[in-house]
Amino acid sequence: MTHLPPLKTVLALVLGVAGLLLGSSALAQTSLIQNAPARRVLSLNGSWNYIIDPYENGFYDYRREAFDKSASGKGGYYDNQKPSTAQEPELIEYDFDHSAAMQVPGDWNSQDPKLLYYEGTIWLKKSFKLAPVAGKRYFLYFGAINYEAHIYLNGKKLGMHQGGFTPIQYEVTGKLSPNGENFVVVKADNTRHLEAVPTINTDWWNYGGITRDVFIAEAPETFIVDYKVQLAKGNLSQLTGYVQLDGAGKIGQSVTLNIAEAGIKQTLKTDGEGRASFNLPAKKLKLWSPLSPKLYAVSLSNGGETVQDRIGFRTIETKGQDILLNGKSTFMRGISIHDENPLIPGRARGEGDLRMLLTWAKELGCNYVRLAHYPHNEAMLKLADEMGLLVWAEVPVYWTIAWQNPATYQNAETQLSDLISMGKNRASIVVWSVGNETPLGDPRLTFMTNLVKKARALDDTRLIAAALELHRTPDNVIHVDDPLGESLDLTSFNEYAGWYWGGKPSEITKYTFDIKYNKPVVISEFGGDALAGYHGDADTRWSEEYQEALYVNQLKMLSTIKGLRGMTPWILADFRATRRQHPVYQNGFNRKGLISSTGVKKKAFYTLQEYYRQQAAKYDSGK
Ligand code: GCB
Repeated sequence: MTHLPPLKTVLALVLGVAGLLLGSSALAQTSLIQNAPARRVLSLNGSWNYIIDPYENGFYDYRREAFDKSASGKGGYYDNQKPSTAQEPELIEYDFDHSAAMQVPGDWNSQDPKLLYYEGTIWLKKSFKLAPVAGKRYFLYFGAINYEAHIYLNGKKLGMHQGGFTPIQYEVTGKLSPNGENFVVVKADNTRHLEAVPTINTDWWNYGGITRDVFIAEAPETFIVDYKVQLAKGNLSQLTGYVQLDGAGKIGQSVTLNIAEAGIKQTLKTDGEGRASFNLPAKKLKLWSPLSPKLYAVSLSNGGETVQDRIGFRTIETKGQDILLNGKSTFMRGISIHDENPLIPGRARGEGDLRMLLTWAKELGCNYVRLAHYPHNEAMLKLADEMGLLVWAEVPVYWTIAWQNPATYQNAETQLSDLISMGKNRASIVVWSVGNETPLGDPRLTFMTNLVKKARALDDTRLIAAALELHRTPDNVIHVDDPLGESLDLTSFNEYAGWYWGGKPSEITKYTFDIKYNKPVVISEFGGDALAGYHGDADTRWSEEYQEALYVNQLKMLSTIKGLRGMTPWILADFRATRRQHPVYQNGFNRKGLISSTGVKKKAFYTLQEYYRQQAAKYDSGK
């Protein structure tokens, strides 16, 4: 008789194989701390030494065995070896302290001319002083590292993470040096891969490095790891949410939720999982909206600590072809934005850069921004809350993706979950987008539908969307009938009449639309390139006049769509894109910006501004 292995063994085997298949996503990082920047005890921003390592010498020995998988775990650059003073000194062929330094946060491409096009491994090291205090817990937190990061503290590996735009966090309690002298080393690798998310082909710069804040967060032994404080779905007078504790004392603890200005103070008890859920009447709340972005100081305390946040309260729903913000019909006057400061140019590095981008959007008359094509900085979401801008937040499921690869799906789902986890308390975020311009096909439909289901399961209070594609017939009809549209709340599509097809801007008003879904239409993209300062007539491609005529005629054409409830034309500012090779007009930039790479507003900026003025007058007055 054959002996069947015990169920536990089978499960372990299955999980093990799944872990191998899933790659990085199976390498556990601790679940993300909600509002981590509020727990910051030490910033690790600033100057980091770096070593460019295209051959990955610091990672593999000459037989290409990874040092960090060897018996001793030693030999890699993460050891941060110093010259030996022994009689027979060991040969050490690197030295962080005598290597160049770059600023973190910051992509490497814009900090060293020889790194502009670099794709590969760079090691970054920072030494810091922090003496751990007994009874406290510590977490090392990175806002984002593009794309694959191996992270080491004091020579020991914490883990590996893939995905260039979501936070990375490891608990380091017990791993900080008792004498307070520590160093962190990151192997950042921005090599593009077919099965990655995004895949090898994008229309943005593949910036490498530690592009967002780095810090150590401190917490008491039992602490508030997560919370959600929001209005219940479609209900303007009920607060709902939870507080989740982590740590030995998480069960049966008291947690107090205090929103003093709204007269709300409630003490809750955590259950067997360390969670306290609540549903509270909240009748007199002043609602958050772009016209009045009211934020309340919300504090949560569990005795050991108090976490402060500023949270706005609003509802968002659709009804037929209407979008209802706090129950009132709205028009989403938007613009698409990349996480890039065109003036550096490079990834936005801090609040000043982010504020500049959103201030431009406000000048344009926006009440809405599409943060394309990947999760943006948490600080950007907080600024949108504060400045009164609705947000479309997206994951980089862009163009073609390895639809049939389970690890790719898992990676996309993890990025989506991390984005939702980070943004769930932000009033500004009203749309979760699961992808952009993905091609029709069964495996893709399954992949995307699963992401839609995941997003809904994690957060049913916001709208779910994706930027779809369209197709045309010879009778000049533009059809939007992608079956994915069925499961989405908005009908959103990218439409490039007058630029990629459809003739000159003056010819595009011949098109009419055939849209399958009775849902609000929020156009996710249209636009065309213009080189600021280059002038011609409305038929001269690349001129400001061409772009202006394109906007005039697009707006005419789109106004014929009955369910039109918003748009995010492409794009606020010119941005670097390796695909854009024209030596005169592009020079490595996508020039569809309404603002140039030197900060100059092009003519079309004012066309859209005028249209938004009219829409605001129609929707915002008296409603
Ligand atoms: C698109 C893409 C966007 C590109 C844009 C363009 O449809 O979604 O990422 O940058 O077109 O300029 O072609």
